[in-house]
Amino acid sequence: MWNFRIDASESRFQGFSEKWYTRPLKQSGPVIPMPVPASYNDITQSKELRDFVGWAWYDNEFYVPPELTTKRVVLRIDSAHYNTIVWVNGQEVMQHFGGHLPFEVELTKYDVQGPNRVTVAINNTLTPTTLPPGTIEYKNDPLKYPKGYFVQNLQMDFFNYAGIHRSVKIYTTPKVYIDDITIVTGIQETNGMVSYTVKSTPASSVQSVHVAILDREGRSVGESGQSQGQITVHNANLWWPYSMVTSANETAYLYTFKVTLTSNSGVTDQYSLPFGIRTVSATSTQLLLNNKPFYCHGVAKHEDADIRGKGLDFPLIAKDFNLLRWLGANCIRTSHYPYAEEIMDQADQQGVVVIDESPGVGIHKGNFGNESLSHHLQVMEEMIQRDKNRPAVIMWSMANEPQSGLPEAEFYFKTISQFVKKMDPTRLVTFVANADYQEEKAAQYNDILCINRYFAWYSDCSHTELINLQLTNDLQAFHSKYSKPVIVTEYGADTIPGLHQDPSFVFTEEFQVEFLTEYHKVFDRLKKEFLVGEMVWNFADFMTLQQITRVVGNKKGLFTRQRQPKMSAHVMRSRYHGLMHSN
Ligand code: BDP
Repeated sequence: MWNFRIDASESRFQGFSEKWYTRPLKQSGPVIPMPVPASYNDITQSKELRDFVGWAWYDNEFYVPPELTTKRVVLRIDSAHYNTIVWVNGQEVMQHFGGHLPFEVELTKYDVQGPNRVTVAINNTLTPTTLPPGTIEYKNDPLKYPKGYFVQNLQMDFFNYAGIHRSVKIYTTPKVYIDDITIVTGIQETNGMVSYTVKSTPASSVQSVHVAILDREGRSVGESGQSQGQITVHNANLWWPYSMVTSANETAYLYTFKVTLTSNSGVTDQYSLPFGIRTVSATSTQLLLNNKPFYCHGVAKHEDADIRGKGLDFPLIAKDFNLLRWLGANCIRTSHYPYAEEIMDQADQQGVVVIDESPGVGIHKGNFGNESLSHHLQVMEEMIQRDKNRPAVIMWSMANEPQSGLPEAEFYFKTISQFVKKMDPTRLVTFVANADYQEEKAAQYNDILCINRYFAWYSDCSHTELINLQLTNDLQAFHSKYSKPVIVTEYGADTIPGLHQDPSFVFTEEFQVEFLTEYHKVFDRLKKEFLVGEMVWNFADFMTLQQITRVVGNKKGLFTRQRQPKMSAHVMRSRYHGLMHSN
């Protein structure tokens, strides 16, 4: 529990003018206990806090045991949404723009024996250059609104949860330490080719680097004394998604890459990184994992649950992975932002393939300028840096549903796609399009065409008899235009659990089943041609803004927000288990 208060002053700037970071937050005014990690929005009964836009302040105390002060002491925040400033003992130590990705600072140069106070101020305001973008609209009609009244307009369809969403850690490393490891794998006949680079700091103090690849039993299967090189793993066990497991291969085989660093005082640092040997590629009609066709049957998700909002929650992570297995889903998209590292660890370990998406959701006209672009590149860099060694990640998604029919989208996505390919030539890149195939300007830079479709929901609502014709024509047109494989990354219908009507009616469980089943008929046909994946929108119901088109959130889940199945979940389960056996 941290101490917490929002700055609800008219200026929204009282915290800075009164320097709340210079003393315990409780001395600045009333504080409440706030759990970390969690979104702050749903923790209290206050509507003002739930819907708050502006600076929220947290503080807490920590100690660094004296024996650790001979080491590098680092403060890491696994994620905080959105714009964050951190002070230690009243001194500003770091700032970070953007939720969903970690940031850290070395505290060694500050006196941190303690007791220490860490103060964190977070602003959830979204602007035209943040990711996701948003706007603040001031309401100036004095007959309708009080002075200074504003609303936050968002272009995304999920609640803008805010706060310290993931863990805050103090960790240590030796002074001479392993800073970064990059592993890239290839396959030659039955061998795994493991190329690696180890970065150690300060390089001048490093005497030697030793690397060893250990198998699951801890036996060394390859070693080297170089900080960079390639190791051949003979008769390698490949990393396979669990749906591709046969008697000849095992699911999600992880090796350990063990690095030992020596300085003139002996062994100084050791790090063990789990990794998998696998390749990803695409032809004009196929997605290949380890040179074998892979059909992705999965779901798009959200980090979202009652009370904690987007806060990290281990029981929820375990439950969701159990439900993915129950469904037979072999693939998830981290719609619409990078998920917690603890979730990614499960995907690596359990053999669930991931399309790793940036928070670039709802990029519209006015969000394609240079400032937006350079921030987007920065976010892609942080995301790839974080997830580059994960076997589960097969594709980077630059964005969800940008206005990619606009001419300015072409340069924007060309630049990002080239940047991503340069940073990571071993994975695929995409963004999720929703422009018409004739208007689409940027999908040429995607390796796989990812497309969200809502025929019979947002267009021709209720007319499930049109799905077959419309979806078939649309997907075929996209594929013919670009000669690339296609994944339908979203399709779904809002469904209120427990609402039944026969014949089907929109929002009933019957309608959701009928709707999904019509899509499946098309998928089954096009799967033999160029369709390489289908992903339902959405795994579970999730919270949105308050709108007349949403009944307490988006209800397109196969599961309720509390993770109980709707009728559709059983239908998907039988389909996905069937697909698994025909894979
Ligand atoms: C899609 C968006 C997704 C929404 C979904 C919906 O990509 O974020 O939640 O529509 O409206 O276009 O349910």
